[in-house]
Amino acid sequence: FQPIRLIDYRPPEFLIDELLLTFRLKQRGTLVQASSMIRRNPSADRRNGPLRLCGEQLQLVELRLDDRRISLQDVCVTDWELIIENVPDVFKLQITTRVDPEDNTALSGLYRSSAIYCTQCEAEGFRRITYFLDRPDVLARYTTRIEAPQEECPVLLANGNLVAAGEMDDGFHFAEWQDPFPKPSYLFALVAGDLVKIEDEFVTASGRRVTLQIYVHERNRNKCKHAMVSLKKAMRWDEQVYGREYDLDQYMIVAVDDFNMGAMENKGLNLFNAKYVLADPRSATDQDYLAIEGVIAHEYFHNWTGNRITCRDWFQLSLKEGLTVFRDQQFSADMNSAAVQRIEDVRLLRQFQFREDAGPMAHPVRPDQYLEINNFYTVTIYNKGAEVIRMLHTLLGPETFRRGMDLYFQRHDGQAVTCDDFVAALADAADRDLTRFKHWYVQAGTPRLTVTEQWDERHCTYVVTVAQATPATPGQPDKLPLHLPLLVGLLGSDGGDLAARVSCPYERRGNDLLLELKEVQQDFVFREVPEKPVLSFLRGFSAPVIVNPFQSREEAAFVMQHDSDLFNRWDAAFSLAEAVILECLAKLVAAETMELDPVYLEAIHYLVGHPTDDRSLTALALQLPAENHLLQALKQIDPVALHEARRFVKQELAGRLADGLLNLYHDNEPSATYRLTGDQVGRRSLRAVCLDYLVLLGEEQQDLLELCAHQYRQGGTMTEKIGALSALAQVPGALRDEIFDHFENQWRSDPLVMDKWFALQAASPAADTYDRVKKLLDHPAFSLKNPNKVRSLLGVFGQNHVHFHHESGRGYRLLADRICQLDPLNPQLAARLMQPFVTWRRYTKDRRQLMEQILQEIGGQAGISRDVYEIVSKSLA
Ligand code: BAL
Ligand code: ZN
Repeated sequence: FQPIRLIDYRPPEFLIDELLLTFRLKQRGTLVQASSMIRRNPSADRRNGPLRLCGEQLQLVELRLDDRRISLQDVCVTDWELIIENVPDVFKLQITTRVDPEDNTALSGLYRSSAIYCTQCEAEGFRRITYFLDRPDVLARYTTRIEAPQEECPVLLANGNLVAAGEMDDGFHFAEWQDPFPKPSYLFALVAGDLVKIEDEFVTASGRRVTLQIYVHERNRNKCKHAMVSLKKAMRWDEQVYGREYDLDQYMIVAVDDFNMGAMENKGLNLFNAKYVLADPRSATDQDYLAIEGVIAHEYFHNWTGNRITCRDWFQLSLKEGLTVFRDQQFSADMNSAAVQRIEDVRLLRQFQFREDAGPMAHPVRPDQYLEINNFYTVTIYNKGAEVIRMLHTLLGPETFRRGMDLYFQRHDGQAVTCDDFVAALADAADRDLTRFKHWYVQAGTPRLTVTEQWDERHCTYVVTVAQATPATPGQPDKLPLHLPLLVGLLGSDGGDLAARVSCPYERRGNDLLLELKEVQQDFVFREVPEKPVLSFLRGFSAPVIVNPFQSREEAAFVMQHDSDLFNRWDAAFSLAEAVILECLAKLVAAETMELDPVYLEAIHYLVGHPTDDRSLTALALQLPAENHLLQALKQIDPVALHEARRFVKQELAGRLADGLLNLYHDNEPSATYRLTGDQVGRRSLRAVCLDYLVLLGEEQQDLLELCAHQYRQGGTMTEKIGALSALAQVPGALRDEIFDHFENQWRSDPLVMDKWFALQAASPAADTYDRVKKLLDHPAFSLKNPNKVRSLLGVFGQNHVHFHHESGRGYRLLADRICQLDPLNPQLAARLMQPFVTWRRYTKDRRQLMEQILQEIGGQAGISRDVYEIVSKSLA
């Protein structure tokens, strides 16, 4: 396997302006005719080379050049290419290929899912449909004709507008779709099957009427309302916030059961993992509702950030993904609680991206090489990429950022561009030099900030010194200083903000001050400060960094209680909890008695007694950091000890706060009818957190388990049922088993609900989790061919720190065997499951040895995919 390198990028030697695709669909033996108008690229480095087209897993049936048949003996066909020598400068090429959608278990290219033909072409699936210049900088106008058996496939969809349809002989019918916008092949889509549509309309700001359609199986007809409402909200928001209107007459969404990704932004025809479309209160949780809103918006926003302006090459993936994640985060913050949204985004970043950034798969937001691009749809490209855009937004301020975005759209509409082009548009609009800022794109690793404070009481001067250092990452031993925005506040002894009263040269943003760190170390000086302030540092998590603890626990508790920045209030609770758990862990390892720090206990006590109006915020502040987050602070990870220390803190809190938690639980009953309001979501999440603590006292107080069971039985919504199940999953016993069995019996025919049932059991800390997971692999509802099932059971088990890392190595074996089984079927998914092995070097010696052995074994499999090979080889390097 050869790496693909950014420095090898060359403009395409040929361009394709028009493409006419004809599909004659069959489960096996689909014929695809691709008729392209091709010409040499005047901007290419070379003007006389052969035509080389990408193609994989294809059967070449026929080739015609300018309507003359070419013998297949006269061309070169390899496993990944078709090479035609001596082609003219301009010509028509007709290629006929044969593919077998029914056998396509990789779910890339054209495949069948629950009797629906569908496609997934990003990143390189189009080459599994026909031979093509399958790269994002080749933009063509597509016309797609689909022919299919009318009875099996009454609905025939492709990108763009429907221009013709009719009946044919042999029970076939056809539809012809034309997409007026030139697009790269990764945005091509086709759907055919027996689906019903839910239709609505959106009138754009300029008064154009757009038909909105969601296509699903008949049984899901009543579960599309929320997705449709979300789509309309997203369309309006993009007009209001970014001035972007939709550009076709029709916008279609199709829900697919088997899907490698969350969703796909194909032009005018989005394909969605059914999980991100279907919802009703009985079967979907609040979190599902919010995720649907976010993903629907994300795919819609891609129409401008991704489709109208796309990536020049896959190294620029974050150009569209980081930017679009930032836009969907902004949207969700505007639709719901901004503070909750930010906390959720940061939790995800810290738990997964920081971990990636500290391991052997660390890569910059704009990577410079890869073996398999599918492995680079990562939390770094998506979520750190979004943080990079957020920092630009903070540095420039919302108005200037918007001017920069306008310039970006104006300059590059219809083009395939680079991250540099994006930053240049912002820099030009802001008239600012962003050269140093661009280091964020090329440098991997999470920067660490060290903060020191000096208070000069006599002169009323307060100085904050901030130093930055980014640790070495693979291939990048030395790091450059970064340019980053630090939003800070200064809290007075009454908890109020002092920013307006101090003298300093820093820009004021409401209650915040904007400090710009550009050097390895900088002093920030504040004068006329009336009293020694408590620093509220990195408000809103204004940069994706780790801050070395610098405040006393008393100060953190003060911030937790008083800060006007709600994110920082939560963050203070999170950091305090982290420090307390790590302190208990140190005691456990030293065989000393663990005990709860009274400062922390008092702070949490206060929180429980004084919940904020935004109940979701209180719920979040009560949740302890996940083991996957905590382990990042450890030099050598002993997962069992870490689990015990965290469990000790949780159990202690439950015992000491039981009355307060019980009061909170009873004071926050949600209404009987389902409403997705901040208040109602907050009530449900707060009660779930209370139960999560209270069940830990169930051994002595059976009534607390009964409280949980009662919520399960009486709760009218899936959120309440999952809240109860999730708490009960921690306490093995007859009641847990009875309730899990009841849930299974009720929902066995709903695959999305069964995903939750699988996931809860795979995530459980209970002692019997391994045995249950092993048994569940043979459950009739489980299938290695369905990515949602694989992620729910195996993906979640891999994140179940204490059980996956069982000292016997049985957790490793369980996952490794399934990875090897899955790799020939669906390499993309198999590679994703490798993730828990990647950081093997960080664990205790016995575990290290076991994981190394497993990695070597997987790496030695005959016929290993490039996807899995890349993860194994980089992990072992
Ligand atoms: N482009 C792949 C799916 C997504 O990020 O929207
Ligand atoms: Zn995306």
